[in-house]
Amino acid sequence: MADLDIMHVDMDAFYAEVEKLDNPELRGKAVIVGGKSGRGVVSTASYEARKYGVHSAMPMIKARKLCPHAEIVRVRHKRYEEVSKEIFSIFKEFTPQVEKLSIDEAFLDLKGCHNIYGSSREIGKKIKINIKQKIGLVASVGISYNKFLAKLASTLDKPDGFKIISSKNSEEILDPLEVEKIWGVGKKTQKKLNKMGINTIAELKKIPRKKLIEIFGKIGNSLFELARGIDQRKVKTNNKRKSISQEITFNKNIKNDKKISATLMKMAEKVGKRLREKNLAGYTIFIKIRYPDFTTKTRSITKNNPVISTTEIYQTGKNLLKTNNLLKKPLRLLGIGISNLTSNPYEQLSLFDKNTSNYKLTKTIDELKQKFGEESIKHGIELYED
Ligand code: TTP
Ligand code: MG
Repeated sequence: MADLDIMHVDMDAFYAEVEKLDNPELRGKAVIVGGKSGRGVVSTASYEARKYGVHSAMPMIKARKLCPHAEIVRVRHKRYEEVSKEIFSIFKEFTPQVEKLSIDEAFLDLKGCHNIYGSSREIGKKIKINIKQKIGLVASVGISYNKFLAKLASTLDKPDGFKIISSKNSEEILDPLEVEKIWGVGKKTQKKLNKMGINTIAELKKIPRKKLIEIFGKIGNSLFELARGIDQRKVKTNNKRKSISQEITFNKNIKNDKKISATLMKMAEKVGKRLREKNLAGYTIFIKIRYPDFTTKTRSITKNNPVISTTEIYQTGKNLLKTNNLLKKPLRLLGIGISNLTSNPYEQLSLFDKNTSNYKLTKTIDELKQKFGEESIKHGIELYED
């Protein structure tokens, strides 16, 4: 059975609840936060006000009509940011694998946290309790084996939600839901599906993958998979570090392809090593070159799967140089790097199993270098480097 390692946490009526927290007079009342002027818009409404049909993005004039007794409060972004920071620091007490989706919403990848903090259910309960006790707010928690289902779980059980979707109950939960419950299905796709007579996920599942792709393009494939509770997207940690790179300015300008390759490999090795030391992987490989006349060029490519191995960094960099025809003149500077970083490379490996041996080899090289020094082992191509 798939591990229930993905958690989605979303605060209930966030802005409105922060206002109630700071002003006890508002507690228990219908509260609408938003622009008070004639053209103002509702940012959010407390659940008391939602009963009257008030919701985010609604013109304030309409909201006032629907719920005339509501207390209307101006937006205080700075304060919400402050509370948001406190919430995220609670998440980070449990795992560094936190992907911020918005001011009040995040995914947590709990893989590797269970020995210390218990099952996902226990961690979910603790997070809810901590947020309540330390901050005074209520969060909805959803737990599942992928991002789509975890987010769905927290949404379905709001407010004060706590829901687990496992592989055992995912089908019975998904099937009767309306297609717009699928993460990413906006108004346009929903309309198109409805026009085809498809209203529920069960109905969507009757359409073959090929047909969905024909009609919706790339989204069609996602629709097919999400309807079946399949979602391969990984929790992407919002790492402060944006990229890892290396560059060198040559003593004299270089034209020799083999020497350029050797230098590139050496730098790719350093980039890869730092990447793996930090347990990161990256989607985008970039190269930088400078010609003797100081013209500088950068080129990049973004992959479908995160890159972790030195060989792939090197090969991609080399292809970038080649396909962009950048080696037609001697080089004064050469650089290579990786960006669009994500965490948890071990787990992501399952996405491209065939590369596993490559990864093991890379890890072994890292370890040998660690033990016996940088010069202890080299890639063949590096021998051309002087
Ligand atoms: P949400 O999490 O979408 O909404 P919420 O927290 O108010 O209510 P719930 O999650 O219980 O359904 O958004 C978080 C905050 O972002 C929300 O409190 C106010 C702000 N926001 C806007 O300013 N405009 C909007 O259109 C939306 C959707 C949210
Ligand atoms: Mg919310």
